[in-house]
Amino acid sequence: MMKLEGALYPWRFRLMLGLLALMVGAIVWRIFDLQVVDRDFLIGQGDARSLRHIPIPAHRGLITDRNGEPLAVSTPVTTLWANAKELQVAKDRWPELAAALGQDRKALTERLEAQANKEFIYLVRGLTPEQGQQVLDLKVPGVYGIEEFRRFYPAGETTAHMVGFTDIDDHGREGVELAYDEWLAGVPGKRQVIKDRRGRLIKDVQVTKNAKAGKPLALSIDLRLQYLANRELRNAIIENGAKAGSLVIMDVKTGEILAMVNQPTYNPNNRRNLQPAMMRNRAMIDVFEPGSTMKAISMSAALETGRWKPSDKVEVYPGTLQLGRYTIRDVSRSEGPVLDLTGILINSSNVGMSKVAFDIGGETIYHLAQKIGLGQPTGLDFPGERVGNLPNYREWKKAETATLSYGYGLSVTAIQLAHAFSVLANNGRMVPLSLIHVDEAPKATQVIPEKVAKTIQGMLQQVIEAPRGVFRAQVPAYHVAGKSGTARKTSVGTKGYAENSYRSLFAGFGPMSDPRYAIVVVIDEPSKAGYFGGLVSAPVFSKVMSGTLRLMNITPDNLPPTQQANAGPPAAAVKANGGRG
Ligand code: 59J
Repeated sequence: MMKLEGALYPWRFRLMLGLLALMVGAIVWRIFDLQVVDRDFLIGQGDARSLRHIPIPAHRGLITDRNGEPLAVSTPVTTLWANAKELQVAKDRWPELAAALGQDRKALTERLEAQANKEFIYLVRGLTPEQGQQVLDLKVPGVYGIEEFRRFYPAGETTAHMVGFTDIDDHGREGVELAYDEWLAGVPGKRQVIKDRRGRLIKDVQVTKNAKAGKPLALSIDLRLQYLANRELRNAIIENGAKAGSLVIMDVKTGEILAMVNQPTYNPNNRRNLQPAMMRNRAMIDVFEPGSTMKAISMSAALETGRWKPSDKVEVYPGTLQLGRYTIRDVSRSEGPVLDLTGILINSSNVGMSKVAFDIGGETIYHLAQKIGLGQPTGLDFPGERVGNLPNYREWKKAETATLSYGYGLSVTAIQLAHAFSVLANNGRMVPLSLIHVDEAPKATQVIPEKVAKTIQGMLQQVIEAPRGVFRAQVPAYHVAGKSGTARKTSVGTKGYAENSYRSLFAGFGPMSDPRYAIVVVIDEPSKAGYFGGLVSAPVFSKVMSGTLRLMNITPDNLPPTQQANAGPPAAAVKANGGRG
């Protein structure tokens, strides 16, 4: 039988043998292919799946005030993450994990089930290292920790707009944190680790690149002045039922911004209920018409022409001036039908200022406003900073000349206004603005002749000290100078100005024996008793200037005679400048 069958099907046997040989050949060739031809490629692929680089966070540079007080500090925190795939095998330990994390058991369970095939999910970010270690000590499989840094802002809302904040990945998002991000950030390092096929960390191999820490940054601001400014501005906003406000203190000799605060503000350490209005650094990103504070600049331009001196007289009667169908009005009744230039400032006469402006021409005022920084870039490049607008005309018509002279038709920021007044205070010398502490005063540019600046200083001192002056701006024991302003706000939607919303302004400097500090106060829409700048903003100027001079140990230049004897010799410079009218 066997023989018979074998003889019957010899071809079948040979076919099977041939097929087998072919299969063996194919296998041998594949082995050769994998082991020899594709060897390097496959080893590389395998290693890539297990040898990984994980970043080492760099310590972010400390931000301090000018005296080294910390304003933004990076503290080490532990972030816990999970390999959710791996966690699926330890379902029994989830309740324990939820409890340790302080999270809701059901919520965590749902999350881990929904993301069951993810190899990386955050469990919680930014725990204190102790809290993080407690959870890690439970040794729940698939739960890991990474070291990170988190920013803390010790002065909270007081420095919020200036300092800004970082996002959860420690990148600058606002303020100085954003503007100087590269300087502060440093460079993260790299660590090589081996992970298995399921992403479990097997071995810490080596640090391949050390993290490079960010650099520290000392700001120009003085935290004590910042507290003072914030407190007084906040109180004034509440008392006057105002919508918002800004306050800037400048060192006129170094160009440093010593304080910059805004209301409303926010706590950068807890940003959960943040509203956009709180985040605005209004002193730099809100523009407004400077109103009568502009008269200090226009009057400087008039003096600089040499055509005008403080005692020159202008008729302001009857308190209005018709320009075609446009009427210029004085709001308060002046002390007489004729005013000298100082009187125009004291009475804040729009009519008087306009007549001076017609004589010198709008372009003359325009050029000084431009030189002194109004509506011009500050060079600070602060995030969101606005430039404002100072329009030029080919031909300056009377209406345009007049409105510019008393502060309308142009828009400025509070910082620009403070800078402009700092030039008047610094005897006509302009120093670039700085948000960073400067060791040596940078080079100044003489933008107004010294003689003109000193004359305007005396006139602005009279604005505060004359019998009809803005007495609320006076500072006990010191001579100071300044100008108030009350500007109708332009109303959105309608063409022109709102009947009942105002911006109350005050800009000034002191002490007059040797002016060091310029302060600008902006209060937006006061809604209680009054709204005049001389009523609402001048008292804030007085309190903040008073505190500044005291904190900076500036010798009083206006002590009553008896006290002066006790306080030792009076400042020598008082005579030189203090009594000027
Ligand atoms: C004013 C303006 C609006 C714009 C007017 C204030 C003009 C004007 C068109 C009416 C209140 C008011 C371009 S007021 O700042 O003159 O020092 O505290 O808003 O005049 O022409 O019911 N300042 N303010 N004017 N506009 N346009 C005075 C003055 C000023 C004061 C008070 C009285 C205005 C003492 C303002 C101050 O100097």
